[in-house]
Amino acid sequence: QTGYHAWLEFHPIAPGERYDQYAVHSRIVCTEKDEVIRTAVQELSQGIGKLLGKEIRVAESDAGGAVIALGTFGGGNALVDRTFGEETRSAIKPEGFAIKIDQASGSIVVGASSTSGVLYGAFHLLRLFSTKQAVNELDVIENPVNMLRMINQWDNIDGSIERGYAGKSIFFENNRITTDLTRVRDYARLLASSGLNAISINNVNVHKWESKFITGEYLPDVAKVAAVFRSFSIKLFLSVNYASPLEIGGLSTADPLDPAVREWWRAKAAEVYAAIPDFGGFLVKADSENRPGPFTYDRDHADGSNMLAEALKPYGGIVIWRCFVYNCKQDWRDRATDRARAAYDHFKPLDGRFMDNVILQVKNGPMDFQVREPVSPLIGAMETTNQMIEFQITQEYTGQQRHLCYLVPQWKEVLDFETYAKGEGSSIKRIVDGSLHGNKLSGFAAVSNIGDDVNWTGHLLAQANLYGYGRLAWNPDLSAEEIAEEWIRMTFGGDEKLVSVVMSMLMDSWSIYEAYTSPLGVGWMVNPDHHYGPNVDGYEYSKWGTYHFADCHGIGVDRTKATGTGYAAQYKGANYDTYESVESCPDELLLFFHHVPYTHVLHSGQTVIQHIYNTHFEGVERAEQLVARWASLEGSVGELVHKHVGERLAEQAGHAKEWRDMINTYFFRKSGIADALGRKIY
Ligand code: BDP
Repeated sequence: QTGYHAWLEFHPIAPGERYDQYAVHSRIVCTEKDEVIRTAVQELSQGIGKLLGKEIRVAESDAGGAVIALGTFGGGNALVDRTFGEETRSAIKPEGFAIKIDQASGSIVVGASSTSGVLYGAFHLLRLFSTKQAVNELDVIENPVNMLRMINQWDNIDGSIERGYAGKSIFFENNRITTDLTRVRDYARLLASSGLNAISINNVNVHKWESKFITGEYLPDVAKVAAVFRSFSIKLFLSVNYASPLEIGGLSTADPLDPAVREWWRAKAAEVYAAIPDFGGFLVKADSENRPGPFTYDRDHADGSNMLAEALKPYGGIVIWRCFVYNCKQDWRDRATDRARAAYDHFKPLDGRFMDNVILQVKNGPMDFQVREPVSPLIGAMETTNQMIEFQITQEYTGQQRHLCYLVPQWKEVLDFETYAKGEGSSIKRIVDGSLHGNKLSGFAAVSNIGDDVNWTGHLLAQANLYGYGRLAWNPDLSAEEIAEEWIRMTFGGDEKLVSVVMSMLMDSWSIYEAYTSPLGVGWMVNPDHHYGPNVDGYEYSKWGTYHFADCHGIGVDRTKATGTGYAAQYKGANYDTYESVESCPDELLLFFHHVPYTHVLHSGQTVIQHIYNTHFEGVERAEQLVARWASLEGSVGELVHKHVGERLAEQAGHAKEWRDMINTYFFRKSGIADALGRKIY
């Protein structure tokens, strides 16, 4: 009813469905006592217990009959050892698992080479049960495609969350780490069940107070949080302040080449690892949006990150260094500067200089999580540097969890994008899984969308983004529909009408949001600071470097090499040609790459101005249809949930009108061109 259990709701299965097939497996056999395996057993027994409405017994030995057996290979569980031969075992990577039916006893057997693999296997089995899959022929092998599957909290010690739209932090309150970790534990379950294995718990903007997390004042409490995540096989990281030696260390500099600074970080790493032996490492935002960094000392980002990497290296720790580095105080009259270029310009020349325990974390687009951006040309451009991709689950620019926007289709487009980094077959997903360049470390990171709202994400349907992110990080080849279907069935149960209605709502939602907001890839027509709602010129004459250059003749940013900022030339091969030319540039990114007259004809056959009018009128109609589609589900979902989502959708439909009217009016006045269909524009 509240959405608190999210996709781990485990709706009871009615007799006659798969009930009988599942009910024979009402005993779990597990011989190992490891903490993560204990979690797996507990999750299985609770989950299956809820699905079947009966108590599931757990035993250490097999008394015969059909059971669920789980364990590591060679870990002492006879059924596991008997079921999986050498071939299967060698196909299972560190966090992977196999699940197979033992034909002799009819048992379901989950085996893995590590305890985390057993946990993922248990959650996989629960997913099969709660989406009512047949299990009598099971023979599954799964390995995560990405090594690091991380979530970034942007939580502050005072309990606020930067860009949080679902309440306050579950980690911090009143400048302390929360003592009741129940909610943190429940979050760990959600993350592990979707396949994630790493978390940084504090905001990348680390201010003075949060800098102290790596001191004796906070480390004992951080260690308690780490212990909760450890039981779900999730590694804990901290965001650190680059200027810590100054802010908390009493030094007079944070120069990365200063021996005293290096020594300070080495001692700090020793202290952190003494408290948390399996600590993951540091996440760093440096020289970005007023945060300190190596530039202060005329050093570069290789110097800065390597210094930290050297300190963490003896403990196996890593430095995740963000590439969101740009000048946020640029002179808006200087039309030659281009924020889109910044990450590539800063980092590409440093390729080859980073230690092997540094990973560069690159946002999916060159600007900042807009509803539509091209893919960052930096990803894949550094052949000898570890890289991971950063997505934003929290809907900062995509409706702030008041509007519906299922982001998995957007992420899929990014992951499938062909970069030509090493010729054809160089998709983003092959770069960030480390396979293209043979990286030692790689993976996914994303900014979380949760807070202490009872349903975690504010808008209940925004849970699909959190779940979908984890599933994609595990396997980027899953389709957006497959993920949505799993999520709907697990969250709401299996009512077929509900599945198809919610599925279509989710799948349409990104394009609806895009339709009534900023057009054709130009981005940024939002209110400054909080980024909710339309404000066409809000950023136009500001220092942040986010412009659309609309005047009475046309709109868009010329980023070509021939006449513009040259950003298009950061792309390789055919991508450069495609974006450089106004003829071949895809419609949806036209205004990101080109400045064109309002009468420019798109590939769709419409002029730019008519496209703006049409999409904004249609976007509102489609947002209204979302309300009606959801209304049709009355009785198929709990009353509270139905009301809650209905209210958000109504707000969205109303707010979409505000977007429509402001954008259409603005362009009507700028261009003086009337709507060809004669609709009312103010
Ligand atoms: C922007 C957010 C800002 C973050 C920044 C970042 O507006 O709050 O601090 O990204 O990623 O999207 O560091």
